[in-house]
Amino acid sequence: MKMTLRWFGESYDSVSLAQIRQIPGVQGVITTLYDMQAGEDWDAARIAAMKQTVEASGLEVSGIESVNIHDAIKAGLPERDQYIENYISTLEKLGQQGIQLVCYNFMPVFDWTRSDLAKVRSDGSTVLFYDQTEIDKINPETMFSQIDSKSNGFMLPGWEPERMAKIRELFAIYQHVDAEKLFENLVYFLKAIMPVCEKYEIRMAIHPDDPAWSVFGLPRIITSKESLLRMIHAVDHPCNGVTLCTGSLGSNPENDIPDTIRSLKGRIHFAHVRNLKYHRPGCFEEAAHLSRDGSMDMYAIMKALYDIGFDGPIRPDHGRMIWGEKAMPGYGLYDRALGAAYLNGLWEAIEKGEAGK
Ligand code: CS2
Ligand code: MN
Repeated sequence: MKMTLRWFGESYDSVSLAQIRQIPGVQGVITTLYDMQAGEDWDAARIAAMKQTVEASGLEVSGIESVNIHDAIKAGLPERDQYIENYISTLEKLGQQGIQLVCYNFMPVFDWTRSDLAKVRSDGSTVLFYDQTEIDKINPETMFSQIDSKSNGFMLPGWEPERMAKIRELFAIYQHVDAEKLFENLVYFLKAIMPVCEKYEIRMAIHPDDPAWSVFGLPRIITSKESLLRMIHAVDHPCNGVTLCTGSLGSNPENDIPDTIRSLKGRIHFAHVRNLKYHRPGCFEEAAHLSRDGSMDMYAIMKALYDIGFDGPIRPDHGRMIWGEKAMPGYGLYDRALGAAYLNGLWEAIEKGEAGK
């Protein structure tokens, strides 16, 4: 595996490339052109400049998170083909720069959802928190203003104001889109982009829905081992793979993550590894990466990745906000750096343990 950190770009991130470069074992960043709206055709010169900036700091661009998918594609609207053309053209330009990993999600309207971005824990840190009973009390617009007011002034991935301005319109286009239709639209999209992925060996890595169930009545289709397997078999091409996000899949404790990892051998192109603490069904908070700080067995997760021969980029996912840091919720430097060091430690121990057998 290759340890990386997510980085939103110089104008958007409180964390610098120089800081990332000093985290032991981090070789690259997972980045994006953060101001690109879903559906836009990315500019080749801007991709090249982004790559140059990253490489000048001694790191590499290990992948893009995300090239977001326009809702016309997800909802299967007549104009989807134009947006798919733009997506293909963006992939073509990424491929020409040697960027070969793209993370995306296929959630209608929203990306991830949380009821609180700064829940205070007993250690004094703050974390992202989800409680279905809180979500049930509010509507999507209220949730956006709550999220926006607690984002420490940062634009959160998936909660861009442009997207939220159109929220009613967005809900309307999904009125007749059920889970089956959404799945068909995903397959249609994937089939259309596979040739360009094959040409440049770009690995597409779908991010699981977060949380792993339907929210605000919108369909969600990437929530379990079964749904991930169905998706990779529906377009059975090595470029069609998965971002194994333990925190998103793990929001449902019925998902057995090590087993899911083993069943997806060869098709996990990217891994997000973080821990959660369950409170009750539909309610969890994000924890430090350390196993005993939360409900997941991080050793078992890393061991499963090791056993399937995972050699792609991995990143610690959301961290706690600690040591007085002011950053985008989930994306501060300190706790993610601790996460990277811990995951590297687990990996080294597994590697040496296996070599000594
Ligand atoms: C990420 C997602 O911050 C997060 O929760 O894991 O926003 C992820 O980047 C997208 O769903 C992938 O498109
Ligand atoms: Mn994730």
